[in-house]
Amino acid sequence: MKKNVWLLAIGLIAVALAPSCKPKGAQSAITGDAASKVYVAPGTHDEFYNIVSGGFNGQMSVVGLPSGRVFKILPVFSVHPENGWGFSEETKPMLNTSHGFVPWDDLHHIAISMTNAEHDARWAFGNANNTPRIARVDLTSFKTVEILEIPNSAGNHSSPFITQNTEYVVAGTRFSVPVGENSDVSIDSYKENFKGYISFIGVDPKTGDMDLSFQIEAPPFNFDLARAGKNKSHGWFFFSTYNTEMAHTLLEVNASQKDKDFIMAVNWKKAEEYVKAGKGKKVKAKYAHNKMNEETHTATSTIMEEVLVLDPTELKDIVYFIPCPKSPHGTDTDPSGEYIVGSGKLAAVIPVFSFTKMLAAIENKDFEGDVNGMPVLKYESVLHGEVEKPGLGPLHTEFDGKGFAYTSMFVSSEIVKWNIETLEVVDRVPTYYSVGHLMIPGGPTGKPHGKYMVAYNKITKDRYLPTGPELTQSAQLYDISGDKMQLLLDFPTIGEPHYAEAFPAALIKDKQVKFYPLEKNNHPYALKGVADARVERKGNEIHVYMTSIRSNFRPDNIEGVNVGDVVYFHVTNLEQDWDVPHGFSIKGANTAEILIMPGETSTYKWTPDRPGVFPFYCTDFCSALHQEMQGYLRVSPKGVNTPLKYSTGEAQ
Ligand code: RUQ
Ligand code: CUA
Repeated sequence: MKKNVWLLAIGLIAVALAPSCKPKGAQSAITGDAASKVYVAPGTHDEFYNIVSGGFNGQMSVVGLPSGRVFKILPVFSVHPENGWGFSEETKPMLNTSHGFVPWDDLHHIAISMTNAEHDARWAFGNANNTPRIARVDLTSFKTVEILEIPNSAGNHSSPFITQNTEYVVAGTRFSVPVGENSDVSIDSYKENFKGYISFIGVDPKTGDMDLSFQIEAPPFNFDLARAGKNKSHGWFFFSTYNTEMAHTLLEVNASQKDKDFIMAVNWKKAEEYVKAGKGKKVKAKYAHNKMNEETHTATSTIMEEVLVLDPTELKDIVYFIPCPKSPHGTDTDPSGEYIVGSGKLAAVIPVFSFTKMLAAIENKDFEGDVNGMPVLKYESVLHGEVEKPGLGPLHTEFDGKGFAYTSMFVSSEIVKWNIETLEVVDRVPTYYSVGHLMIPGGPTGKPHGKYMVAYNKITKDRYLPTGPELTQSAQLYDISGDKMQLLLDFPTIGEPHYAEAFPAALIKDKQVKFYPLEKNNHPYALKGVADARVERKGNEIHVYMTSIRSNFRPDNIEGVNVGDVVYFHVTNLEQDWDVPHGFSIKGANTAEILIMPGETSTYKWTPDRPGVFPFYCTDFCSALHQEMQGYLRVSPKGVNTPLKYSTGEAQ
């Protein structure tokens, strides 16, 4: 009986919050003072970069704060016709997996690289939820440069989380699954045959290259959001778990039985020692590792064959469980690293745990049981205290660096500010509506910039002009520099925003790649000047070595191609100046355009399906004579011997 009370309560609240009923203050006008706080005058720049996940669009977007303006959409796990991501021959390998080409994913969380628990903003990491992968975006080029598939995982929601010197990017599995040679098992054998895995991905401190260092085998729980310890608790990791009931049907009810699930605390420094000592076993697993080479401008995909797995039921002192009420969705660690906040989405309180007490409880063997031999610590022994009556449906917590925590409340649609030491609620503001994640610039680091907070909301209802059955997603910016939070701005987002991070613009704005030096372009089809432009036939392949520069393509007219040939346009953009891309596309091609950056070479593949003359053109308005930037390709029927011929700009 009792088990369903919570579900019922949530249901009632959801009804109470149906569209007709708005949180208090929903109509309150924004004062002129608020408007001036988000005004970034023409010719001036925003103070922060905000990298926002796009959810089911598989992308990240780059937003300025405080203006809320979108600067760019970064394709990560989804093909992007705007710049040919996943369409050009060079980028296709980036989306390769052990399941073949997967041109979409669901990107929920961002992790920005850190040094000494502060953002260094060299890279932004993002997760693919559906076909487990982690991507790395280089924040000097705003390009996805690496994607690593994660084996033994399913539903890579619990990722990516980062340690304070970017030693590791870490991922937990949402779905536990059977792994290994024999994974054709009955779903009813869940408890015996299903396993959870936590993956530690090493990051090269110089290049950023990722490498799946080791995995820790875990019970078949569902893992949700996590945080690394920092400062004081550096060396530890804290994962929220739910479905510790280990249900495999109707989880809505069956995974909400217990009053407490767990935060799984992992001593990763210890795990690292075991790895160095040769513990753990190599297990066969297929996963793709894809890298973009910035000199050949070409990605490669390598299929890896094995992974190192540690078993914490044998290696006794790496995993401990902290009881946490109820079905936690997130765990966060405060800037000092002393406090670990659990956010049980069905819990009435927010429990705050003490790292010092946790270490003492481990030392004193203050256990109240075990999970497969791994100790469960006593709740009271680890607890710093509980935030009482915080609101309904706590999800995620960020910190302002001034002693306060801010927790998003999905069900009661609000952000609640509380004192980390005294656990007193000191302020609350409504969000419009149903906030998921929230973000403070530098919020997950040891040094937050406690000036702004952004709420990323799941439901928009009446905040913008309606746009058919699906309304735009929304973010809301609050001023948190004073005692009371103040709403400043609503702004729509691209895709569905989940987690986001923000950092000072000064960290990267003067480090941007402006163009790629032509002399370093090692693409096998790169051209160094217009004199090299040509067309070559190799069997039924036609290779067009093409240049683009304001405002022409060379060659521009091509003849001697037959139906049945495959045409590759290898286009080198000869420009050596900032912000002068050229595009390329040809009539009837079953693909998207490509957009070639200055100094880069990119390849467009086309299989003509009929005879005729086909125009191609530059798709980016690059100059006053952009409309003149064009050419023709003649296709003859199969077997007709039209001589191969091309023009490179001779006078007519
Ligand atoms: S989740 S709303 Cu996909 Cu990050 Cu918590
Ligand atoms: Cu090049 Cu338009």
